[in-house]
Formats: sequence, structure tokens, C-alpha cells
Amino acid sequence: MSVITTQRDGDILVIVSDNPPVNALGHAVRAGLAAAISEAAGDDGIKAVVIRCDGRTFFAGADITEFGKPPLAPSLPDVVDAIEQCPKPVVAAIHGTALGGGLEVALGCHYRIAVPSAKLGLPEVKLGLLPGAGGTQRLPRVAGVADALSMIVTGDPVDAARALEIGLVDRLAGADTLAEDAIAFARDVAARAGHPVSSLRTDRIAEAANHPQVFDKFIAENARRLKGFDAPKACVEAVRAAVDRPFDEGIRLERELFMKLVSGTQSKAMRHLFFAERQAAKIDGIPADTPMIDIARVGILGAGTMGGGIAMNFLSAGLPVTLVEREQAALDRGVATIRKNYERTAARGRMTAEQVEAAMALLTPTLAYEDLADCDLVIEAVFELMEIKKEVFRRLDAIVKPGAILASNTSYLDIDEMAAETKRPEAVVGLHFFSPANIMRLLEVVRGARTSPSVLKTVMALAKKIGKIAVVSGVCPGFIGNRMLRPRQTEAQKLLLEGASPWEVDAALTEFGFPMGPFQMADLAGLDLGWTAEGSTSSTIREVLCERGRRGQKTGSGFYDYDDNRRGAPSPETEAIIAEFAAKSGLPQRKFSADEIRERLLYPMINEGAKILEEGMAQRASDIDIVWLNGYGWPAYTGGPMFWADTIGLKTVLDGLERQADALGPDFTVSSLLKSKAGAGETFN
Ligand code: 3H9
Repeated sequence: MSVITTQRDGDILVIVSDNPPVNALGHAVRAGLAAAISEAAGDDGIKAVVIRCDGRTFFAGADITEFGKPPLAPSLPDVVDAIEQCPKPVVAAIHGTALGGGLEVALGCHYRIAVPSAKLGLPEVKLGLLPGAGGTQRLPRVAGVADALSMIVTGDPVDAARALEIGLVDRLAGADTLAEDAIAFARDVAARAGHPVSSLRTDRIAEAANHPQVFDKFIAENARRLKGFDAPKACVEAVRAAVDRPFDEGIRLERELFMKLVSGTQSKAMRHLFFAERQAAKIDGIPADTPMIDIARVGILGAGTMGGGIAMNFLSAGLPVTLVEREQAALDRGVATIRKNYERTAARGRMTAEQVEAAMALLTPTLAYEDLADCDLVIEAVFELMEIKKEVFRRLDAIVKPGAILASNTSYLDIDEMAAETKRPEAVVGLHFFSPANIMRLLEVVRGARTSPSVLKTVMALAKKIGKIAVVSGVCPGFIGNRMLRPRQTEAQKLLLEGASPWEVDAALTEFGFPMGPFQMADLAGLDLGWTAEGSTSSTIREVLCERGRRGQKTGSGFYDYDDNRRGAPSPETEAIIAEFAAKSGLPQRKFSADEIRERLLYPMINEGAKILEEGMAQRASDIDIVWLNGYGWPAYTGGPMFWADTIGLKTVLDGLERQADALGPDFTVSSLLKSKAGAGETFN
């Protein structure tokens, strides 16, 4: 059956797209739309046209899988032009998400009607692109420059109510009556004399033409968000052209910028991440008919920063939580922190007071382990020591009802050892949340040797429900993320002894696109994590810093000196401490370039990633990319560590590691997968 069909309702032609899952505007859809529009244009019996979609959404954009392949006519810009030039008024009937090329189709239409739950946006920037089918020129003309600029540069959608306010939609339909309401609207407008043509409008751009500084102001306000990315700058340039130049010239510039971005590395990297994120949710070897466990109540053991943050995820998703602590004071502190966090969100306007109370009402704080008995999933977030974890699992196994899942939030310990303490090893799984757990999107799901398919499937679905991006890892120390962090930290420490400063090391990584480097991160986390004055032996740089009261940002100094705004500056005292250690080490001292530092820190990580793959600890290279992107701030425009390695070439990585063999030391081994792939000219992804 054709993906585009037409139906007649009297003198209205209804064009319907049915291209699951998201009505992407692939070749068949574009060709069908163009044919249907010319059918309407050529038929005197047709007075107006409705374009709508079956299934869960209006067109969610161009078909991303077609990018990079030879283009097939008609192009999307041509289809949008044809719609706009149709002599009969065309109404877009929007439900679900009108995104990217989908919204551009709607902007080509003369009128737009949407259900209240619809969302409209131009998210191309998130794929390293800009809207390439007229969106940068038509949206400012229809919705005004300020809103268009923000929608195009952030990529965030607006809801139907806001779309109505800014003139992006003309009318709201009933929640369940879009098809009828759109036809009625088409009939209304058919009787009108003239129809708005987006490309010809100037009313909404007039103000910005008189105030060209809106663009510079926007760039200044969003500098941090724009840093390193090519696409947002191109978006601003194109919207500026909508104001400065005639429509046709603006379109030419948009096309030029689009072609440049779509063939560039950044967009390839970000498209890779789009599919990688969706791929990560799929687990090899789990039959589709695997049953799921119903999760109606979640138990959390430990009300500290981690336990409290984890609890918030479930409360926010409407799931009741039983929160257990050992002492009343700690429990009260934990509950108060949860409330404070919610209230802060409410103060920023991202939650209502009622929503705060509704979330808090779902929380049952208790000192009694026994209260966990009726939970369907219990996550322990207690001290990171195997003996304590084992004891916890033995107790939970005895108390919690049969069939319930027992999970550990450990960040590096062996899940299988914990599972062995229970009579239900198949129900034990690792759920490694990242701090702050209510904010960070990554969740490492650790699949134990005996974790059942049903348990895995259940926790993956639950992760989606609480808005996390889950990646499955096998059992190995540090799992995927922390295991790869380790070689980076080791090399960063060694570099200090060889003549590099903490600020040079950090700058090499922030220039690459990380939000902070290893020493800035250490200062933020606190240098005294796991350190005690009694146990300190002045044997590492970190110990000496702590002994001198330099324990990180919270004490005003660590590797860096901090001012009242927590801005760090290089510290002469730290330099002196490092110089002493460097002298004692006897290592030759020299200068390092930023490139050398990056090679030294990042190539060993890729090597570790390759080992993780060859051992089957990650299902696929792209899962590793998703972990580093969402858990550790790896810059999106490079596509993650494994994709970046593919981009620079695995042979380059291998050669770099071999060049650095002396510095990396005798314990460092090169992954055989990396060697074989580099030798064969292959890539990880
Ligand atoms: C664009 O439009 C450029 C134009 O300006 C210019 C052109 C000249 N193409 O996310 P889900 C697949 S750029 C191909 O899990 P949800 C997706 O991979 C585009 N495939 O569902 C997945 O496949 P699988 C601008 C796509 O309900 C399946 O559909 N538009 C596309 O959680 C289900 O997806 C965007 O950037 C696509 N465009 O969320 C919007 N979209 O099942 C991108 C989805 O095999 N899409 N797939 O894993 C989205 O944001 C979400 O998919 C959406 C639904 C919110 C629509």
C-alpha cells in the first residue's frame, strides 16, 4: 500500500501519510505528497486541502537514514515549495510531534491546526544541522524572530498552546477530533479571498530588522551552549538572513549551510549518537515475548546523596518509594534534601507546588528494613564495600517478597558476588546511577552472569519511564564508564610528574570539548574522598594537598585556588608541591603540547574501550559512546570516544600508543581488537 493516500470529503482533499513509526519524510512520502498536491491543484472540484498523518505522530522530520546517500527527487524543499504554491489553501493537521522537515511542511501550508498535546519544533541542531527545507526563513516570518531563533538554535520544541500564542498554529483542535476539525477549518478558509503565504510575509520580521542587535545579544547569552558546535552558529546566520535578505537569497544561504553541515564530521557524529541512543535500549538475545515484572513500588536503601537522588527519579515518574535509613537524623536529612531539590525546581518554574507535594506524598521514609517487604524492586545505595553489600543482599533476600528485583547501585563492585549471597541470583542486577542521580541521564545496567532476561527487560523499560538512557554492561571492575576513566586518571597523574601542570592538562581536555578536566573534576568532587588525616602518609600529591587543607572547591583551594565565585586560578603552592614530587621521581621534565596531552589521556581510554568490546562487556561500540557522552561530558560533536577513534583512524590511535609505550609503562597492554581492526583498516562502529 502507498504511504500517501488521498480521500475526498466533498470539496476538500485530505492527504494522509501512513509511514510508521514516525512518518519520516522519506522518498516515497515526498513523492506521494508532491503527487497529491498536484492532484489538488489540477482538480476544479477541490477547494481546499488537509494534510494529516496516521499513527502516533505528524511528520517527525526528514528521514535521517537518507542523509549522506545520493538525493532522490523530489527534494523536501521542492515539496514544501509546491505546497506553498498550491492555488488551493492547504491546512496542516498536527498531532504528536511536528519536527524538523515535518514542521517545515506545516510552514509551507497556509494554515496550521493542532491538538492540544502536539509539540512543534526544529530539532535539526541536535543532529549538527540546521533546518534545510526553508525552516530558517519561514519560521521567523510566521512566529517572529525571537521565538524562531530560540527554537532553531536550541532545537527545543514548543507545545500547542505556546505555538498558538506565537502564531505558529492558527487554531487548536479537540483532543480527539483533529480529522474533523481540520476539514471544518479547511472549509472555513476555502471561503476566504486570500491566504497567508509564509515566504511572502514580512510583518513578523519587521521588528528585528530595526533591532539587528537581537542576534549578537542571543549569541552572547548562549555562548556556553554554542561553544565548539558548528550548527548553532549556522542557525543564527541563516535566521539573520531571513531578516536581512530577500526570501530567495535566504533560502540559498540556508541550502549552502545545510549542505556543508550535513557532509561534515560534527553532524555525522551527532547522527551516529541519535541512532546509538536508540540502539542502546536493545539487548541482544532477549526474545520479544519475554514477560516483564510489574513494578508498582520501589524500595531504596540509603538516604544519602545517591539514595535520595535515585528516589527522586521514581517519585517524579509517579512511582511510590519506600526509603530506608539506619538512623532517624540521616533519614530526616535525606527527606529534607529531596524536598529542597523539588522546591528549587519549582522556584525555577519547572514544577508546580502541587507537583512537589504530589511527589513528596509518594515517599514513605522508614527506619525499618521490613518495610521493604512489599517492594517490587529494591535498590541499595549503601557504603561501597563488598562485605557491607553482601550483608545487605542477604538481609534483603530474606525480607523482600519473592519475585522482586534486588539491585545494587555499586559503581565498580562485582554484582555476581552479591547475587551469590541470595537465593534469587536471577533477580539481581546492577543499576549504576550517576551523580547527581536525579539529573544525570545515564544509567549503567549491569547484567550479572545469572540475571534473567525478564529482569533485564523490566529494568530497561523502567529506565525509559524515569527518563534515563540505559546502557547494558557486563560485570567487570568499573563497568564501562569508570573502567575507561581509570587509565585517563592514571596518565593525568603521571603527566604531572613529567612536567605538565594541572592547568595544561585540564585545558587540553576543555579545548577538546569536555566541560572540565580531571583536576577541575577532582576539586569539584573533593580531594578528601576516602582520605583521612590519621591515615595520610604524604606519599601522593593529593595527600599533601589535603594535609595542607587544600581539599577542593569546598575549602576554597585544591589543585586550584578559588575565589568567592568558585572560579579557579592556577596555584603556586600546588606547583611547588608537584615540583617536589617530580624531583623525587627522577623523571626527565619537559613541556607537553595540548595534542600530546590529549593523545596521552584519550588513546589509552580508547584502548580500554576496545578491551571492553573484545571481552563482550559492552554489546557494541556505540553503547560506549553513549556512556561517555551522557555520564562524563564527552563532547557530542565528536560522537563519543569510539566514534572519534573511527574518525581519526584506528591506525592513528595504535601508532600513538606505540609511540608512547615507554611513558605508558610495562603494565600497559594494547587491545588485540584495536590491533586487528587498525591492521585491517576497519572501524569500531
Ligand atoms: C530534518 O528534518 C532535516 C530537514 O530540515 C531538511 C531536509 C532537507 N528518520 O525515538 P524513537 C526512528 S532532520 C529516520 O524511539 P519516540 C528511530 O530511529 C530530522 N528514523 O520514538 C526509531 O527506530 P528503531 C529532524 C527515525 O516515540 C523509531 O523511529 N527530526 C526518525 O521515543 C522510533 O523512534 C528529528 O530530529 C527520522 N527522522 O520518539 C526528530 N525519527 O525503532 C527525530 C525517528 O529502529 N525523532 N526515527 O530504533 C525524534 O525525536 C523521536 O523519534 C520522536 C519519537 C520524538 C519523533
